[in-house]
Amino acid sequence: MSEDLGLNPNLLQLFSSLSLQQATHIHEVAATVEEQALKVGHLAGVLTKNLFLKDKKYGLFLITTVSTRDVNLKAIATALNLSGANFRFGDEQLLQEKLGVVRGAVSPFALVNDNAKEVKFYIDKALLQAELINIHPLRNDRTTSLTPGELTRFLEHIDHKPFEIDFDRLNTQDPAVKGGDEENQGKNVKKETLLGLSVKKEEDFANWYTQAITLSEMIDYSDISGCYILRPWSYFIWESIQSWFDAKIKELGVQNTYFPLFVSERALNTEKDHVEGFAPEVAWVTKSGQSDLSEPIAIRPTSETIMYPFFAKWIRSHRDLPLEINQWCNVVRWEFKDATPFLRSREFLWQEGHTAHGSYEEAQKRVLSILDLYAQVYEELLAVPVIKGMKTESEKFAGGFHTTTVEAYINGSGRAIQGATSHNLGQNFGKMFKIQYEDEKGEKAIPWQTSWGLTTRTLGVAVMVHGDDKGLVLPPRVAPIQVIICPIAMKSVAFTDLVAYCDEIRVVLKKLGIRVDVDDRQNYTPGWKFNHWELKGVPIRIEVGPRDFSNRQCRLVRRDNGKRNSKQYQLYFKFHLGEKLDVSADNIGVTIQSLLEEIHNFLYRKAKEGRDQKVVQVTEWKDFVPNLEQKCLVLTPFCDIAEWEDKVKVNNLFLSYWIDND
Ligand code: 87F
Repeated sequence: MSEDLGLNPNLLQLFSSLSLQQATHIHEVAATVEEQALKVGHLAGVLTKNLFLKDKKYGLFLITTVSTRDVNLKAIATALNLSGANFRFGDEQLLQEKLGVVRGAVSPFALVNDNAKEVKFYIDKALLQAELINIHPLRNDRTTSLTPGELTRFLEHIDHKPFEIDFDRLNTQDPAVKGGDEENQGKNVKKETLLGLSVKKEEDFANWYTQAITLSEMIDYSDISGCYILRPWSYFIWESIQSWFDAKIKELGVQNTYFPLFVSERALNTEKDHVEGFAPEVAWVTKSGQSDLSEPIAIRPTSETIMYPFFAKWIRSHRDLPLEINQWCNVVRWEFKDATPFLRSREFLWQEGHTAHGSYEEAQKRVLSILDLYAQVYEELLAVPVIKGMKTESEKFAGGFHTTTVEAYINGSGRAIQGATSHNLGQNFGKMFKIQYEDEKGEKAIPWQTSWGLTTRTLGVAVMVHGDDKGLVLPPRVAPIQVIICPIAMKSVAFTDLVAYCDEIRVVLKKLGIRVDVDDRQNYTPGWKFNHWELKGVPIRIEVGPRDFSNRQCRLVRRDNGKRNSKQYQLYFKFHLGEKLDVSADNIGVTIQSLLEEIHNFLYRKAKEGRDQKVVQVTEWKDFVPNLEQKCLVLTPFCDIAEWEDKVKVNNLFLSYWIDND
């Protein structure tokens, strides 16, 4: 290689320091893929297509593919799992600014100019398998040939290790291909179109979670950062939690209510102490149309300050107690920490219960009965074991006496997470909001209050605890579909007969209150359907093939332990001696009901054993951090003196293993 090629000195320097055996060819300007093909199409190896893209939310991307590939921007967004992405081509100015090249000269080499490391780089997997890759070396009247290995070496050196996209897999997505094999009976059948998860839970927990909740259609991203759409697949779970908890609190005598979304500045500041620490998170409405409001109005981050003025109005006599109300609503907290769907979002759904009682003991009884219900939501609906406990002085809700909590353990991150809290507020708010009544003796008294909240975080915790490399594993008691029946068509049985049999099973199960559906779509193969419902976490799949049809049997596959030949599965069939893996359709109702229960118990036990293995008792500081690093929960004597707690936190904050508290 000689200097007179007129290459960028930086690039030349790298070629030589990395000893790249590349060859650079001089030609007339070739600003398009077609022109380049004309000028250097004779060279060994492949030419590339380079797309410099921008998206409002996800930033800048360079995608390099084989030149002959037809790619569309939507498909790229899907492949990269960038839900809601709306890619546009970066314009000439942006290209110059970020990659220092003119249009028509873009290639992975241009990443050498991406000093700020702003551009995410993805490369077509097929390119990495080519013998040689031919790309422009920052100018489009030159083409450099080098091996994929050399290119990778170059990219790694400039800290731009490429991410791969498997376009071959992507291209089998759409459109539907005509098929005529026995299984699809000559119908238009889509090939295996569903993309499974591309990362493993253990290897990349954060991306695993994003993929699990988006591909399963639980969540979509809105264009406001930190705000998410709860799609029907997840909203159903929230509704299940709601209806269970709602019935339980009504049994306790709590009544539902609804207060306004907005709070005036004056009301919000009535109890300044408790709001102070949270103030930066409060969102304000300052305008209607183009005109400024006379006073800004806050959007509720929680409703103490909205409700308690009315407690003061409604509680006048001991006969007005207890006052126990709850509301199901949304709240807004403008978080600046990283948002995570379900776990930490700027708007979320919750219930907030607020009660007032005649004595501390009565209030405390309520705090604990609610804490029990929270534990039950996790353990009995979501199959997630929790630890009940009391927050330390510095972690409690500042407005109250003390805060009790249920904490879950997330295996993927090795951290504990707050599941829900229930506060004994003492008389602080009563004093601030002048809530006063006449007691039995005719004397003035201040009530004892509680407040408690459970949020849509519950869903995220359940996903994180149970999900696996195939996607969601939904706890059966809240799964929108508990059983999916998949007919496996063959020529020997008419599809309509097979579906009719599946429907018979569906009706039997439905009568027992089981949430069941038949996937009788003919444009998807059984294999596609299996993947699809596994990704969505449906607890049981029933497969019905022609043999099952004629024997009036069906085949069950559990989502939780996967393979149908697994030990648990066979064990289960101790109830059906002689029938091995096949179940008679007449028994199917009872069978499924107990299997759903068994799955619940299995999930709970597995999560609990997983967590318990990670609980270690530590009595010396030297063992504290190492155990946290091993993703353990540390059980340690504690004096609840803030000074000591701060020491522990300061030491661990950077590890971010401290119990997530909000
Ligand atoms: C953010 C902004 C303003 C939490 C906030 O836990 C105020 C607050 O008061 C705030 N974030 N909190 C504490 C909420 C306490 C309590 N409220 C009723 C609950 C359960 C439901």
